[in-house]
Amino acid sequence: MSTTLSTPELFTPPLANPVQEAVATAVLEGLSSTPKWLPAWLFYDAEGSRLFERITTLPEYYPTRTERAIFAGYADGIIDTAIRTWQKTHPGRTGRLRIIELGAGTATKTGILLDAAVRRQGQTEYLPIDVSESAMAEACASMERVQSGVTVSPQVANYVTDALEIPQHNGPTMALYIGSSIGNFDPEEAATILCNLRRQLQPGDTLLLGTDMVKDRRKLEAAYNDHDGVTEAFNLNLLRRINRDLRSNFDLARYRHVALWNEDQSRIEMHLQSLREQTVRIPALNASFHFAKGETIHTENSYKFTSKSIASLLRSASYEPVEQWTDEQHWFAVTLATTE
Ligand code: AVJ
Repeated sequence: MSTTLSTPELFTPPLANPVQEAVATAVLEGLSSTPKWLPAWLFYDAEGSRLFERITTLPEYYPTRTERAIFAGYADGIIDTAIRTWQKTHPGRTGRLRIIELGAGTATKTGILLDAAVRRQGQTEYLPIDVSESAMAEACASMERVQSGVTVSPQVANYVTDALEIPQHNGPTMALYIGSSIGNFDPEEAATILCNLRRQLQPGDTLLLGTDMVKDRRKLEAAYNDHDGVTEAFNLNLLRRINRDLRSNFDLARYRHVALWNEDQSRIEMHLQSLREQTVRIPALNASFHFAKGETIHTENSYKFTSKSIASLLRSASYEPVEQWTDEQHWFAVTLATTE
């Protein structure tokens, strides 16, 4: 028996690197689904990371500056509570607080907490964990330049998909998962990420979780529909990234940015909506994708929380909330939780 039909793979030239392979896999899966979707990590190529940094300074985008203000106001109390929580399960023992972070340190925000730790105890160890080697290198360089008293030990790992391996430590560990990064994941995935982290923590260790809160719909939607169109550019850049990595020909002018509050699911959803019927060929996948006029690609979820939903997420991952800090308007919360 022989066949003259070749599998499509035989005609598909191999991609240059593992990142492009991951992009190909994600795009094939997402655009073959009904409804179409793409994972939010695809936003963060070099240009996407730059655009996100611009988003964090927009007047409408309150989360970053609100969380930073909470750290600025309460950093000493946060460090103190983390150390005391550990001491409760280790009576009479002392040890330096070590800080680990999921995601490469967004230098200024993390720096406020590191400063407070150095004030309290002197030399402090900081272990950022991120998938992106380049993001990590940048974060470490800026951190060591401005931060005296901090020893940085970066780790390149994917904390979403892989088990973490954090070195042993004699003393308390506080893990940072800030910036409402957890909001990109549905409640089940979020619990899995926190469980994976939990397995690397010792009794009395803590998690500091930053979460954007449920609030007025207009306030939420404005944060994702900024006047200058930076969020729109961030969303559309996804298509440019796919064009580059998979040699496709998405015409960005034929899609529009949509961001809306889904109250039932407690999340902002971002979509790219096709302005007309069209077919897009993706040579690297040897495939074409059809879009009806008005059809959308769901590109991001950004879950918003209440004190209740934060506590139930933490408990579902075997943590117990210890203390919560928030701004006057309760727009953002920073919650310290300990391993049960
Ligand atoms: C980085 C996931 C916290 O959800 O607000 C900002 C990403 N997307 N504007 C968020 C984002 C559009 C951001 N997170």
